[in-house]
Amino acid sequence: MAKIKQSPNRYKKSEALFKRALNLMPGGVSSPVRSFRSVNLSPVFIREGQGARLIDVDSNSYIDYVMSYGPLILGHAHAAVQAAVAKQMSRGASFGCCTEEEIQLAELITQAMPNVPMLRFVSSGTEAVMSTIRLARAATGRPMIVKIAGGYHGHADTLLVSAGSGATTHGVPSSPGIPSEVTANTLVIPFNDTAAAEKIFAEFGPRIAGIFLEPIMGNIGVVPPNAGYLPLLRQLCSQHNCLLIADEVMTGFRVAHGGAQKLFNVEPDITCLGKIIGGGLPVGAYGGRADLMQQVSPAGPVYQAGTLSGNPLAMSAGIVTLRLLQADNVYPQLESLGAALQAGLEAAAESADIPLVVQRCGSMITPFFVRDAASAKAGVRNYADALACDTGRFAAFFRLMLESGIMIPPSQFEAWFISLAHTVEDIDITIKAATKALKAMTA
Ligand code: HOZ
Repeated sequence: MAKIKQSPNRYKKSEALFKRALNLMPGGVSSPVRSFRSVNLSPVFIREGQGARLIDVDSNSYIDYVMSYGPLILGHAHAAVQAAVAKQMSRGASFGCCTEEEIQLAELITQAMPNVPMLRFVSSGTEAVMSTIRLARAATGRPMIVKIAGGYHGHADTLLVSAGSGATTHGVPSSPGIPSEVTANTLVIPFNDTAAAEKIFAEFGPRIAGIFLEPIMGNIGVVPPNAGYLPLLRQLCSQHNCLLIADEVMTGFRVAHGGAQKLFNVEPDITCLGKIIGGGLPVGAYGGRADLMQQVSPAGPVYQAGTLSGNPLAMSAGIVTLRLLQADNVYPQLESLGAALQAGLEAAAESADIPLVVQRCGSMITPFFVRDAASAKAGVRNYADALACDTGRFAAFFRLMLESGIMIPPSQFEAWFISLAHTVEDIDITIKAATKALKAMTA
């Protein structure tokens, strides 16, 4: 493989900031995936984002596909979101009291998601997941939670086992600091494996409180469910009187207005949300059947609380975002941009003779650097398939794309996100950069 040269001085200010950051924050970052460690670079520090573009502190400009890992479906600094947040800010940032904005956002979500007639706002996806685990155990009186290998549900102790996203990227899919007693009740099964799901229920059925899953896996890269897989899980949960829990933090309002559950016509008992519903501000929510949600305090005994829960700034950004997503052309536009990017990446890989599997669901997309033609044909169906990818090749691709002004997530095990601010021209530029990068990697 050709040696990839980095342009000297291109990231000078970022590098200086990173040196300062390293003395102040572990690894110099506020979240591990940002560190660029797995692609052997120091991170780029961002000065601003506008539309589909990012500008770093050295004034390099990028077409962005990180998009803050999903929330920015309207693009960076969208005028309507800015106006809503500024208006709310002029009235106060947080009250610790009820606001009408919580109701407005809750109504927008419940109207779009019939399986979520009642919900509780929290401040992050992790918090939504932690609270849901407690509710599932309380509602069923059972201890065990089934999760999918490579599924990532934030950093809640119970589910930080065989976890994707940054945990896999940085080689710690199960973290120290979590007593084995805490994860003794966590069962892990491979995605898209119906026999494994049936077996775990045959063995542990009466002790299982629920299955937690991303209906479309997004934290090992994008892996859609096989036909029949989600209906089977629904059937097993109903048969064994436990809860089907959909983590739609990433897919909610992303793959369809009603999320993956609408796309695949599956009815979860509880849904976790985050990202898009906060329009780029910190938010999370969990919701589902009213008989379950009524068990949450103060309506019921399951305690969960938060000073910044339902924060008015996040609510305002979420309201305007979800309203704009009601327009008819939104999801067709995202689909068409996604399809164009997928076709362009596939053609680029073919012309460079690099085995690449591009998997996509609407505006979530991941090119997987599989090792051979047979794996390319089989596709990436689960965590084991994703782990088998050539992360060295991905790292080389990442560095070349960055140099060409394309910001993709710095890990093979993440989804790229397309927004409504991306244009056909942005997609064309990205395909040209990928074609050049893949050619350079084989030169
Ligand atoms: N779920 C996000 C990426 N897969 C989280 C981003 C982060 O960990 O910072």
